[in-house]
This record gives sequence, structure tokens and C-alpha cells, in this order.
Amino acid sequence: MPSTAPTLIRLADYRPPEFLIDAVALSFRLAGAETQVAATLELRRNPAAMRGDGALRLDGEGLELEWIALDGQHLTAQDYAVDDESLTLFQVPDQFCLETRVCVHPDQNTALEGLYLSNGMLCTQCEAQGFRRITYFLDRPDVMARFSVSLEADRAQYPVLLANGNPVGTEDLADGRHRACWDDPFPKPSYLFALVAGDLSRVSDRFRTASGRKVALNIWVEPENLDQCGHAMRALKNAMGWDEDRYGREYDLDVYNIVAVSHFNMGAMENKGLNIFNAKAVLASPDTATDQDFQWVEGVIAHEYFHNWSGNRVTCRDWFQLSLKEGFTVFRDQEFSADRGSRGVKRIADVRMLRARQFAEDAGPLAHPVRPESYIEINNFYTATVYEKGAELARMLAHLLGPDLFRRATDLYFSRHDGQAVTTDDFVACMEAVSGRDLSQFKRWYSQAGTPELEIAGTYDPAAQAYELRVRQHTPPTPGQPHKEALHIPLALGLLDHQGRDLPLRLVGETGVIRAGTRLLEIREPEQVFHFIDIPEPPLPSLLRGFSAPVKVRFDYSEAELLFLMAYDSDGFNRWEAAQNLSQRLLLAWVAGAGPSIPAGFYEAGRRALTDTRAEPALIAEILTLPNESYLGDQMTQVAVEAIHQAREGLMTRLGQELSGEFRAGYELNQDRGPYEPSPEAMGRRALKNLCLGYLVAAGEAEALGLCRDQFEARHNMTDQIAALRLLVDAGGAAGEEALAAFYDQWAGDALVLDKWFAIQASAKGPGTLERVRGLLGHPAYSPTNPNRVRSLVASFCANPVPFHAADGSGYAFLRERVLELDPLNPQIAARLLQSLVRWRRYDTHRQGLMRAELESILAAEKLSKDAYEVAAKGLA
Ligand code: 0A1
Ligand code: ZN
Repeated sequence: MPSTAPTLIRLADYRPPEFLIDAVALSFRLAGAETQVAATLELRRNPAAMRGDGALRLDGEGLELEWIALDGQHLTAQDYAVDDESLTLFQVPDQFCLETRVCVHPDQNTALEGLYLSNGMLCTQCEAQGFRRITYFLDRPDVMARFSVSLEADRAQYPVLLANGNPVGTEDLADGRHRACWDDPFPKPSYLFALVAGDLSRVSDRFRTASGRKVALNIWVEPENLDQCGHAMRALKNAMGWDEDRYGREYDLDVYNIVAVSHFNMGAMENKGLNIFNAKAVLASPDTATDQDFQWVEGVIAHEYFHNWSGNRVTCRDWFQLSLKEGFTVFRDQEFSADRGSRGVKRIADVRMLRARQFAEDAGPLAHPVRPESYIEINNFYTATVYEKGAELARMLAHLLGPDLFRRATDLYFSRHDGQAVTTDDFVACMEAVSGRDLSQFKRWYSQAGTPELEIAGTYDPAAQAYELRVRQHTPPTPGQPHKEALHIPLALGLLDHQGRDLPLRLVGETGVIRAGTRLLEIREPEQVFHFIDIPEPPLPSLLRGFSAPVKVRFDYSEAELLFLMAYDSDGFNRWEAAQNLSQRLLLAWVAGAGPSIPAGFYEAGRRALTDTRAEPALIAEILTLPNESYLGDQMTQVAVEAIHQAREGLMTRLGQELSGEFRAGYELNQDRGPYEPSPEAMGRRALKNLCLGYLVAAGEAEALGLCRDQFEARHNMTDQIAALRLLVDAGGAAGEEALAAFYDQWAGDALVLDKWFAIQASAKGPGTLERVRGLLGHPAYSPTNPNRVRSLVASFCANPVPFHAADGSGYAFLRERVLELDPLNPQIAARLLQSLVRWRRYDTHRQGLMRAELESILAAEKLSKDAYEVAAKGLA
């Protein structure tokens, strides 16, 4: 346990800051072992705040204070107090200038918050509260200051010196040193501060904004990665153009710098004018990156760029408002990617992820609202709920308002709040202002945790030619919120006739022309009935089209109806959804003991999907991908780990055998004929081709493993190579081992590809996975201080249900060891890994006992971080 019980920070306790900082000048003498930071802060009392005891308390952690002066007067020990977390000045005037000089040690910083070293490069990470590890400051987002920065370092070791804003000059100094100065004209919170110093090479380009500003674009990387920046640069330019077209947002500085670093806790960071990226989120070449990597890079580049408006120009008042920037920005990047590729396929991928991660979070002890009420460690709240569910809330608002009003609302939001630190209420207020709608009920989505369930039933009255749809909403309790209120839910739906055509949807009392197609109903009550008239035949409802709200729908479809929807629904998302429902139903029945009773219609539907020449290959691949094991487990009251695995494998085998001819043809038809292309079409074909190969292997086809070997050895591109490698490794035996060894020899020099080599072994299906993973901990390329490596090996293992949940508890014990090893090094990563243990209530009593015991022993550890403490304590509560 931490030595003192960690404090709970509450939204209800928010108070405006007592002091404001108008400007800050920072001067760094940079070196890996010891960096000096001199800060000059221009402070004044905040007229909008209540007067406290007159003292000024600045945040600061792990700083060695060397000098302090107020309005030019050096202060002595009676004037202030320093503790582990702060510097307090007992008496200060209403307006003054404070100078401090501190010393920090980047080479000892393994937590990767504040200033740290990554492969010899100095870089920073300040969100959420890393700036206080660099200098004493009011490290909270509602204190926005103008920053000017001077960086001084050895020229040979750190030839490139970058910070936020625009460059204002460089200078050579004595003793082989040099200096660069940067000025950021936009006031910003400290979490957006960044600097980088290193021996970096760049790829450069230009962008001309709609109003004619010329922007220099640079992607900075270690020299050997220069050839892997083209995709990110194209993505950046596309994102800049898209934000101008879709949101009227232009870039506002002369330069946009992106730096790739190899040690990073997350994907990337939107620091003003100086984004710092996990190398994995920037670098991409056909040989080294898969199609998924290409898509991810494009999405993250766009996400960080979009933050320049949704996050930087308009920022968060406090960290409870995190989704104000994250939810909205995820929605923006999702829409960008939808416009770049296939909208329908993108929606499926996003919903898959929402269900796998956010619905699971909602169903466990860490459930929290999109705007949480309290936290111990804010780093634990960069969650699927804040990000992905937050994006769904922005999407619902966009649906409810329609495109024109939504654009007017975002224009208003950006102009009304430019340069301010605001709340999710302010965001919704802009939606209300332009639409004249009352969205007070909608706001419950921000404060109420849990996944709402819609129970829907329909009745057809042939005499009246009327269809009645009854919708009941219910949100199950979550920790701290036993009772839930009714939400305002946009429900998009269609009614299909017997030929699969959309009917016109006329509600009773409506007149005028109504076109056939999708209609948006608004659910507000616990129970609501909709009466459709002029319905000539019993219709089949297609519900929650496009997944118009983050809810679960229950409707009693027959198998035949699901097959019909799968074949005919005009909504691509719901065709996929019907397929998922159907396979989920078969698999859960199989797990429950019914065995493999698969209706002929299921195979037929699969065959039809596979041979549908009009459908996009990417969509076909999604339709034929069975729900994954964790998601299936989430649908059970008690997760049957092994039975789920066997049923899923079994269904793949049967589908593969039944449709072997089609899978074989699909494999051939979708081969890349020319050079690799990262286009959506080519990616879709590769996805389908590799899915076909997977089914051929599952079917035990004699030549399937030979095809894998050929594909692996052809080394055509990483997508194909890794797909083949995974199948070979999962199949076990000498062929898998040989391929792993060959892959290692080929890629030992490339850290990001080596991560894949670790991950494939940790996610292997066969026996002996834990032993292999334990062995890999001792591999010279494994390092607990590199988050990407830890995620590849340890997080991949924890996501591999059968070995992680082994009934002897060996997987759980392994995780406990890793968490205790990592926590002193990097608490954020330790706490994230630990989340794999918190959903113990969903397993049998034997496993429950094992998982709890590990949580308890972690909680009992000495000097546990706040991060890990919060997860373990809530996990046991
Ligand atoms: N704001 C970033 C995510 C991020 C958050 C925390 C970090 O370090 C603790 C790093 C990045 C984003 O949304 O991309
Ligand atoms: Zn973000």
C-alpha cells in the first residue's frame, strides 16, 4: 500500500485557481543525467476566484530546488515550504514575478512522465500531470499561459532542439554548445508543453491553409527510419485539408512538428505545434507495417492534428472534462477515416472495439461515467469510456441535430470558447443554442455510467395495417450508481418488407410524403410505444442502424429472420450485426451444451456472403469473422474459458470444411497481383484473402499450411507475412518454429517488427504459451522499461484467454509478478496491465479465488503507486 492513503479528487470540489499565470519563460540547460530548468512566471491573483489564505501553492514532484526569487528578491527557507508534491510561498503580492531554478534527472525517469530519455533523445510527456516533474507550476488545465522557451545543449549530441510554437532563433555558443528559442503565441495549459532534443533526421513538406498561411511540416525520426514517414506525412496533409472542409478549422502556426520516439506510454500526444508520437503510430512501410498499422497511423496522425482545435485552442477546465477533448476528437478522427476509406467497414471496426473494451469496462468494477465524478490517479481515466463512449456521445449529438446544425454548433463552440478551458456542459450548450433543443436529458449520458439496454418488441395488426413497436430502456447498476435514470437515445431503424425492401415509415398522425428508408426515433421514456401506419404486410425491423447509440438491443429474432437481415438489410452495419448475432447464438448454445447444431441456412448465408461480387471484400471479411472469445465470454453470466475456445475453433473448422471450395477461390481471387498498395480496396482484398486462408487452415485442408509457408516466404508485405506466420505458429510444430526463427533473423534490427514477433508468441493458441512467454522475458531484446515491448509480450499474453485464465492460476501469478516488477518503473503501464485481473466476478469460484488473491497480494505490496493502488482497490471492492 502507498505510505499514506491516496486522496480522492472530486469534481464537486472544483474551484477556480486562486492565481493565474499570464506568461512563462523557461530556460533549459539540457543533459541526460542532469538538466537545469529556470522558470520565470508572471503571476497574478485570479479576480474570479475566492481569496484563500494568501499563500501560493505550486505543483512540483521530484524537483531539486536550487534557486528561488520573488520580484527579483532571493527567497530564503522561512519564505516557503517544499514537500513531495508542492512548493508553498506563504506570502505573495497580488501580482508578481517568480523565478525558480530546479534540477531534474531525465536518465532516471522510467515512468516516462515529465522529461525523459528515449534512445539517447530527450523528450517530454506532460499530460496529464507531467509538467510538475519539470518545474514548479500551477499544473492544471484551467491555467493557460503564454510560453517562451530557450533550449541549450551540446550541439553534437543534441543537434536538433524543438519546443512548442514558432522558432525564433538559434545561436552557437562556446564549448560546442548551442541554443534554440521558441515562442508559442497561443496561451496554453502546461499539459501541452513539449520539448525534444536529439540527433534526428526529418522528412519535410508544406501545407497552404485555406486562408493562405504557409505551414512547414516536419516528421522527425531516427535516421534509419526516414523511409518510413511518407504515409504519416500524407495522412497529416489529408487531415489538415479535411478539418478545413468539414469543420472550417485551419492550422494556426508556421510549423507543425511531429517527433517519433521509441519509449512512450500511449499512442501519441497533441502538444501545441510539437506532437510527440510513439514510433509505432508514425512509421509505416509495406515491409514492416500491416494494413491495420497503416490505418492506425493515419487515424492517430489525424487525431493529434484535430486536437489543435478540439483540445488545444479550446481545452478542458479540469480533468473530469477529459472527454470534452478526447470524445469529440475521437469522433472527428473516426469520421475522417470513414471518409478516407469505407464508411461501413470503419463503423464496424469502431463498434467492435467499443463493445470489446467499453462495454466490458461498463460491466466491471472500474465502470465510470464519460465525465467521472472522482479519481485517485487521472492517468487511470484515459479509458475506453472517456474516449470511445465519449465519441459515441458526440456522434449521437451529430445525429440528433443533423449535419447542418451540428456544424453550426461546432462553429459556435470553437468561436465562443477559443482560448478558454471549458466543460462538457459548455459543449452541449452550443448544441442547444443553435438547435433550440432542450438537451438536459441528453446530458445524463455524461454523468451516468453503464451500458443501456433496449428491450424491443413489435406487433403487426393486419386489419389496421399498423405496426406497433414497444421500446423499453434499462441501464444496469454500476459501482456507486445503483439507480439509473432514463436516457435520451437516438434509435435509427427501418422496416423491411418480405422482399427485403425498406418500407416508408409513417407514424400515426403524420401526413405528407414519406420516403422509404431509415428513420430516427428519439427514446426518452423508460417505456415508449411507436405506432406505424400504412404498413401493408408484417415487416421485419432493422434496429439501431449504423449503431446509432451505444446500447445493447434485445429483440426476439428467429434464426430465419437474422438470415434474412444478413442477406437483405440495406444497412451494411446491420447485415454484419445480423451475422454476428447468429454466430454468437450458435456459439453460446454450443458452449451451453447443445453442441454443434448448425442450421444449413448458416452455411448458405456464409456462402452467399463469400461469393457476393457486389459487396466490398472488407465487409465480407467482417461478416465472416466470428465474434472473439473475450466478447463471447462477456455475453455469459460465467465465462466458460475453454468451452468458448473449443466452440469457436470448432465452428471455424466446420465453416472452413463446408465452404472449402469458396474459401479456396476467395484466397486465389483476392491475391495481390501488383505491388503493395495501402488503398482501402487493396486492404479489403488482403483482409478477405487472409481470412480465407485462416478458414482453410481451420478446416485442416491438406495444402493449407503449405500455402501459409509459401505466403510467409514470399515476403510480399507485412500484412501477408504476419498473417501466415500467425497461422503457422498457432498450428504448432516445426513449421511454426522455423518461421519464427526466420522472422527473427529477418527483423531483429527493427524494434517495431520485433514487437510483433513477441506478440505473436504471446497470443499463440497452442499449449506451452506461458512457458514460452516466461522464456522471452529473458530474451536480450525484452526490456521492462520499453512500454511497446511490455505490451507486445505481457499485455498480449493477458489477452490470450486460455493460457491467461489457466485453472492452475499460473497466468494470474505471472501477471502479478510483472505488475510488481513494473510498478516502481512505470506505474501507468503497471496499472493498465493490472486491469486484466479486475473482472474476477465473471469467472467460476475457483478462478475468482485465484484472481482475488493476486489482487490482494498486489494491494499489500509496499510502496505501491497510486495508479496500481486505485485499480487493485477498486478491483477488490
Ligand atoms: N492526449 C493524448 C493521449 C495521451 C494521454 C496521456 C499520455 O501520457 C500519460 C500520453 C498521451 C491523445 O489523446 O492522443
Ligand atoms: Zn486525444
